[in-house]
Amino acid sequence: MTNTVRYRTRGRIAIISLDNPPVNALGFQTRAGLRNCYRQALADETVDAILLTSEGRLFCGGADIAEFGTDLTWRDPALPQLCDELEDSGKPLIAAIGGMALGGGLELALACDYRICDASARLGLPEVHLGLLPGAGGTQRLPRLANVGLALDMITSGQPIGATEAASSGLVDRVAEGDLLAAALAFAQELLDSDAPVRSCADLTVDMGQLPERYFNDFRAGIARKTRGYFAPECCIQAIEAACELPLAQGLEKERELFNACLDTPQARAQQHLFFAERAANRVPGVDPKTPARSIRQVAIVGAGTMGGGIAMNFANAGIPVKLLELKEDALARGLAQIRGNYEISAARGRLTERQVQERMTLLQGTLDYDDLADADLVIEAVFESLEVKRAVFEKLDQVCKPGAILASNTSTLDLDRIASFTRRPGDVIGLHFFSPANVMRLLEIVRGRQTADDVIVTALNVARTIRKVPVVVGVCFGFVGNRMLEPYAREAHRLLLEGATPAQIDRVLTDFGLAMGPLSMYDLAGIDVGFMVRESRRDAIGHDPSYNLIADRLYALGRYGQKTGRGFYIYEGRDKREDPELLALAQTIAGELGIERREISDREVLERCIYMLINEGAQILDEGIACRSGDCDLVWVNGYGFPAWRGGPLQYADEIGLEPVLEAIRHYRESLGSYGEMWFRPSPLLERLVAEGKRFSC
Ligand code: T1G
Repeated sequence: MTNTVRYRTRGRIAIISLDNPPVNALGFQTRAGLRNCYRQALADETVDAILLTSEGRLFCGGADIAEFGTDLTWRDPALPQLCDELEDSGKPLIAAIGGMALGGGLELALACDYRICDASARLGLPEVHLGLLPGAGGTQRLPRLANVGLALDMITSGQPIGATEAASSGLVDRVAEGDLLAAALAFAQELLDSDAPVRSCADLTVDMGQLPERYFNDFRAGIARKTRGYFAPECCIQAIEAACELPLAQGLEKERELFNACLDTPQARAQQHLFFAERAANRVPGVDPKTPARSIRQVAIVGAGTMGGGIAMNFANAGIPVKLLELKEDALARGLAQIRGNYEISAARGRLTERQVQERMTLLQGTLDYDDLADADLVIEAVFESLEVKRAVFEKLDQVCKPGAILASNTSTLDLDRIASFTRRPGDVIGLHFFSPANVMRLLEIVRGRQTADDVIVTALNVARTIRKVPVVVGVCFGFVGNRMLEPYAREAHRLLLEGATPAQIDRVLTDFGLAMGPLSMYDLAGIDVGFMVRESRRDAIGHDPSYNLIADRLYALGRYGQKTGRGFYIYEGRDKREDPELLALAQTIAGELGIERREISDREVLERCIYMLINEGAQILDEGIACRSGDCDLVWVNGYGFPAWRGGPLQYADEIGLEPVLEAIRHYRESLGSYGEMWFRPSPLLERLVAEGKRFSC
């Protein structure tokens, strides 16, 4: 067993250093090593004070998440007990925090008598993102050391704070100037010289100050929309309420009770699944992650429309110079104006300062001339979704761009290998599929062409990290992963309208399930005309079903494109929407034309047909190797389509409820929906194999 905690002394001060790369996670071995060193320091009569610090690039990333679900989490010394022991130290115990201190890592520091951090420190309790709450005293010590408001914000949002805020709130006692260890040793000596006492949170009560009567309930109301469907945030609040009402020991018991209520839940499993899925998505089979990436210093975007402008903003936000190419002066001016407008909205909301807006706009340079792209290291095409239009762009880029420049397409459905074939450098061509609004949505589908070079893939993953996106590497097929899974999900929603469901019922069932928006509202937002264009490009694949999204085709023919025209599946008056009797009548008429017998549709049928066909398509995508792993499909739908993170994604949800009921339901609808069921409800062979073998999607 390698030693993951180091012990040394400097004069009369013991230094205990966590040394468990990459993030000093507090697995059992590290906890045991820490307790041994701590007890050694306490027993050593030559030691008057103890420093707890760390090796590596950060202080501590918290409990070892990989241990959850095993007995190691609670094997003595469990983290809560370890923090309680540090709390009762007989000698001044000082935490010296360099870099990030998260979760159990910050809780260790909160149990110390004093805290010093470096200026770059970030301190947070992100357990809520794992479906948990701080379970080693964080909900009890943070309100006492800082204040209730900061504790509520940090613990329910999971967002870290910086050194300055930590010092001003009392969370840390000092911010180090220069070398952290030297400053911490000096601080420890200062404490000894001044005979500073050991301190315990047990002696502190939470300063309720002038908190209004309804303070906690008002806070609940304030986060209700953001935390809709989540279980852990309420537990976080209850634990902090306990800190205000109970002595420390009882408060810690209440925290442990609430932590255990969260630990073994589908939501905690779902969110932890996504945590590891995000990291696994950076591992691309057959691509050595150590492959040197290309240097990206200058970016260019072709097309200054909504997508091109949004994509450009990502790079300006990351401090990377970006050129925006449009061939028409007025279109370029509009594009730049829209970007400035977006930044000014952020500034008005206090998210950006005027200076930051200026800095970003300075990095953005418009141009009408392809030759200006000659120095670009990465060019992203974001023009009209037509193969011919893209052919012209890529043939031109192939002529003007320097050797080694990466040529990317933002296409959402077209064949990337065909696009690569428009150039003499297919190895340099990749898909970077952003989701609208491109400067907001975190998902980035990285489309790997047959000839895309490994270093281009590694570079694209690095670029995604730089611009704070969640990258998922996908293969080439119609719609890649996200839009391909969307297709059956949306097809069922349209078909259910003809069979007797209403837009309001369908959207309600799916938003109650947790989707950010129902499919029909989503189509009204995206534009029924957009969907029509996509269908036009693939009538051969869908022509055998005369009912296929026919209601949307009819709306298109009526010029009802959704929100943009005030009418689509709903009628829109300002921000309000309501059922459209004419839409309901149109559904009835089409059903009559097609001989579809209308009937009462249960909410359960709506949910199963939409969600299980989504799952089935994900299984098919996995089986074809278009996605590397089930977590990739989950990341796509959580980060690109509003699937609830607390369900972990479509395939995690299937794993949680069991693949067998999913398969049975698909087979049931295949039987019960006549020719339509025969046509579309074909179980994926992978789903059938996994059920037969008693396995899950997530291995
Ligand atoms: N446990 C186990 N593995 C972890 C880990 C953790 N806490 N944090 C990171 N890893 C792995 C990660 O999977 C990846 O592995 C590698 O380390 C590098 O991570 C009782 C219950 C710290 C900001 O939620 O936010 O404490 O893919 O790529 O970008 O109250 O990791 O290389 O095999 O993310 O530099 C609370 C989670 C735990 C923090 C570093 N803590 N980690 O980011 O590296 S619960 C968290 C992060 C808890 C207590 C409760 C980030 C980071 P691999 P990385 P990074």
